Amino acid sequence: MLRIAIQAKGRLNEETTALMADAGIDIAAGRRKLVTRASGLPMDVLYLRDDDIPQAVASGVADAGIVGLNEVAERRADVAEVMRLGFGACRLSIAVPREAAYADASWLNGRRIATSYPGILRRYLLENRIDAQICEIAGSVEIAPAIGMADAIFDIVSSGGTLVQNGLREVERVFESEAVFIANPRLGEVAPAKLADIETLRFRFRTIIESRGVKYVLMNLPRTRLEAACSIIPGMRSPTVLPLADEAWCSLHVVLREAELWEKVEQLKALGAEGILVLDLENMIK
Ligand code: PRT
Ligand code: ZN
Repeated sequence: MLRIAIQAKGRLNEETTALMADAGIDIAAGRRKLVTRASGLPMDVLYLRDDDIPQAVASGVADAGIVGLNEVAERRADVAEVMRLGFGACRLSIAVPREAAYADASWLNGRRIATSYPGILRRYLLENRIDAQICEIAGSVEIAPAIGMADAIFDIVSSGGTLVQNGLREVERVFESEAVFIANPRLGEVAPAKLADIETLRFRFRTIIESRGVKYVLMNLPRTRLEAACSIIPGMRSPTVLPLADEAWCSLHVVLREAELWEKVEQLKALGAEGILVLDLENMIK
């Protein structure tokens, strides 16, 4: 049976569990142990700290996992990236005290940089021929400059609020991250049947992610405006057109991205569309 490692608690846990539930993997609440048997799509769920997930998947302790790309890159784990999951977005950046006269990365030469990601930082410094000292610390990296422990930091940034609160300024964006679905790269040799499970999960995750942010829109439209309406609506081959009792009218069904929803709906209204219904879309299987 497939064993998938996910973060036990922390920033990725909630969205990971929600994605798995949408994919039909049910983990009874309150029954969570280190390893829990899930139902629906049967598999074992292994709850770990995010730091341990890449190695667990690389070594085969788990067949697959969901973790931040930053953790995979930091550990240079020997895992296959199956797909990116579109949540947990953040970046690893270098930040310096707001008042520092930083013009470019050469400012970092001879300075101390505090981080919990020494691997990614070391590679960045090497590639950019910067000779700086790395101070590895486990947490609260953002306070290191204020207490005189470092001149700069290299840490996870998402909104940037934490940097501002600590009088720091982001100067180099080094690594973009998000949650990724990873698998053991030797699964095909050691357990080919599990590859089919990975493929099932990949398909379900992809369908769920692609269905997010889209709406199903129904409207009544004068038949004479159908061609004009089709030119407004992009995407999925052709819209569904159904006849109405009044032959001069038809019912038009389309899938629209949330970002363009209002613009398109207003254009369709201007064409004479009436009775416009906007519905949430559960899953869109392509
Ligand atoms: O206990 P465990 O070891 O499993 O968890 P953890 O404490 O090491 O990690 P956790 O739960 O904090 O983060 C898990 C993963 O979430 C990270 O590895 C990233 O891939 C991702 N992620 C996304 C983030 C953030 N966004 C984020 N903002 N991880 C941490 N942060 C921190 C950031 O360091 C900053 O200090 O949140 C703070 C707020 O960020 P701002 O920029 O929004 O202020
Ligand atoms: Zn961690």
